[in-house]
Amino acid sequence: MSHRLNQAALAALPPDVIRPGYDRAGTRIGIVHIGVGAFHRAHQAVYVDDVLASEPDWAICGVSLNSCDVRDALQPQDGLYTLALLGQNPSLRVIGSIRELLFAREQRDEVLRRLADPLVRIVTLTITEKGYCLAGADLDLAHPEIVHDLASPDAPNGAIGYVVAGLAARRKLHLPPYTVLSCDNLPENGRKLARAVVQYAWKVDPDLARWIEAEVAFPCSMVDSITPATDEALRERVATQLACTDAWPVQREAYTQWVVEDSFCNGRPALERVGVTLSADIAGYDRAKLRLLNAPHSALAYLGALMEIETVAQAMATPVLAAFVERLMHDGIVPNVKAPAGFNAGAYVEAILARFRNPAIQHRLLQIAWDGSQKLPVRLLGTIGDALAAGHPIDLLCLPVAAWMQFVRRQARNGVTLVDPMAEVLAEVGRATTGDANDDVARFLALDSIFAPLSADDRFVDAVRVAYVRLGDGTPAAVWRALSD
Ligand code: CS2
Repeated sequence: MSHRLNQAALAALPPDVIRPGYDRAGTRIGIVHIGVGAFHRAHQAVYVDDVLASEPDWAICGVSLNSCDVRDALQPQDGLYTLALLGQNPSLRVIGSIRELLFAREQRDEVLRRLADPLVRIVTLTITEKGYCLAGADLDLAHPEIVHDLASPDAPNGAIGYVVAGLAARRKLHLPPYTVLSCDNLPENGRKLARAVVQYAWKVDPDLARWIEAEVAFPCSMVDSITPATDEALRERVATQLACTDAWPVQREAYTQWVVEDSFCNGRPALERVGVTLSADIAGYDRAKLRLLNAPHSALAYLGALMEIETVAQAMATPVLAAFVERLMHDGIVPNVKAPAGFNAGAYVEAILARFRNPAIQHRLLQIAWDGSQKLPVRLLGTIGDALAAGHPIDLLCLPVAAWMQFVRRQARNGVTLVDPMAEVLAEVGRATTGDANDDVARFLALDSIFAPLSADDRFVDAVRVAYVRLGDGTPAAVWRALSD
């Protein structure tokens, strides 16, 4: 392919490729985004691209903390990249909202300067569950990243350290703070982030912590759009249709939702004009999404991976597995979800199932299986706790928990490295399993950061054990049998 997607190439793109409808050179950076991965680029950056059509002050500086890959791919493209919308009416759109890309490890001063820029009024984050460095509800002060950053708060490495260093600089300069907006798939994400930031700041400087508590807004937000990882097929399709190369296009389903708590301390774009729902209380949306979309997703991932199925759509085309997931949603989860007022759970479930079935989306189960130690508690274990408190049955809910254990066991025994912040511990537990349900389940349930306090409840322990036995030796045939029972 002869040339690369960049600002100069925009005018020559084929007419059916949607491109920025505003003058990019006239935009200014008003948002710093930490964690500029595929999800951010397929979701928030697209809403911001729409915002820029009428408000030029909200362009994005995208910061990566751990890898230079995104910067190195997109900088030569002037920050431009292609979004492929998958589904019945597939389309390609070039997104222009990211005007600057920084790799923090090599460009710490530039990141800190940007955070202290008065034009920057919002810092958004997608750093995944593990980026919050929490142990339970509190900041994990023994976390290596936190230990490092607290020892040199002016030269941080982690997201919390950067957010606080930027706020400290602004306070010193008598500038108003920025809003800190979490876009991670976590319940109460803004509250969690606020707690981590304030507890960290407390260790750096109590006056700073008090100022943050009084002045900084940490709205919660709920994000939803299925975003399969970029693969070669996408790169090729984009190159053919654009007639130039894009080093890192992203893809997602057409459906997208962003619900944001309307609490900003230093202005905001008119998000409501670009399809964002602003709400005073988003906890209900959050819970419904994590419990009714992400939990079944994880169930498909672990059961499907054991059955050697590759994608969500293939899992949904496997009748025993699809039937189980439908039952899990209707009978296991819906009775235990306190949903927002006016929420129609039946319609929500049907819409999610249709999204899962979409054959145009190659969403790999292994991508969803990543980070299980972080995902299980917020997706499944909360529902199980609520079900136990209400005296509801939990057998359906415990099958995916047992499937995760079997999955970890199989990966460990096959010597496959898990993608999980607890990978080493999990590999040890997985290798130590013997196939005896009592011993194996006890080993997993001893992982307190995942299973406490549920593991103290005999009803839970028994139900997981029964589910683990049901899955037999975790081979495809055994799982098939378990689901057909
Ligand atoms: C998925 C989510 O990878 C996963 O764990 O469950 O990324 C899911 O696709 C999104 O939350 C949908 O909004």
